Amino acid sequence: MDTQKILGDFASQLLSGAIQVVDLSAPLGPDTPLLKLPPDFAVDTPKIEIHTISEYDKNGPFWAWNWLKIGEHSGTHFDAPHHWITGKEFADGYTDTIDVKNYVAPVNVIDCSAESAADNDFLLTADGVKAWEAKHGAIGRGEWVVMRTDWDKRNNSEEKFLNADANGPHSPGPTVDCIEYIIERGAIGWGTQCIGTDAGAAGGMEPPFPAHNLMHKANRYGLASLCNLDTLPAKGAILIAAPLKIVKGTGSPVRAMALVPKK
Ligand code: 23J
Ligand code: MN
Repeated sequence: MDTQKILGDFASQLLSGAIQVVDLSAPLGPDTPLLKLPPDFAVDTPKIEIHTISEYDKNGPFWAWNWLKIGEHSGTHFDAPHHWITGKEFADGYTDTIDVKNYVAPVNVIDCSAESAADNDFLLTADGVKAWEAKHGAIGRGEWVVMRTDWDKRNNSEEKFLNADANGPHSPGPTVDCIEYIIERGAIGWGTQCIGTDAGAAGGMEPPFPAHNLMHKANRYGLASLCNLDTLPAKGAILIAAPLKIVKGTGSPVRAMALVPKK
């Protein structure tokens, strides 16, 4: 294959609109929903703050700029292996040391929107992934697997997005065997549309928070609060999601996007 020609064809199709770029990120600001940990873990990530330095005024007559206060794990964001204790030893497990080639990869989109609407605690199992593969094709090594729940439609309300009651948060996610299976398939990462990569009830699983515990133990990645997965094909899109190059960072907000053929 003539790689130079493929890249040239890709460039023309991108410019003509035959290949479309879909925005997979949520707005990032003071109203962005944030994770609330159980009370025994006292410290939560802080509310996002955007402070004006100047806006064509005495502090900067010709320029506008802001400074930010923002946790790494805020809004649509990337989880690096060092985020979890099981992934702490990987030298290439930080936002500044992960190979950039891992930020561009094919994506498999598993539609769990109907199940998640019917049951907010819906869990995708290994059997669920296998049934999806039987229909759409095998998950390949180096590919993302993302769980479509249409949870992004709740992103304008932290209450609806977190969906918590006295028993804790109710949001869909993966089982332990689901994550074990996609690691075995060679998936590079696991993504969801909820506040984190794990289900609301994942604290009670064994191990707790399997998407974090097992993916990061395998030096793989996570993506949370993804938007617009309802516009992607089950297979065939390319996901681009690069964290900021934060020194020893454990994650970062990302502008996630997908390249898809125009319908
Ligand atoms: C810290 C502690 C537990 C969890 C998380 C962060 C996340 O979901 C995250 O944003 O990575 S579950
Ligand atoms: Mn995170």
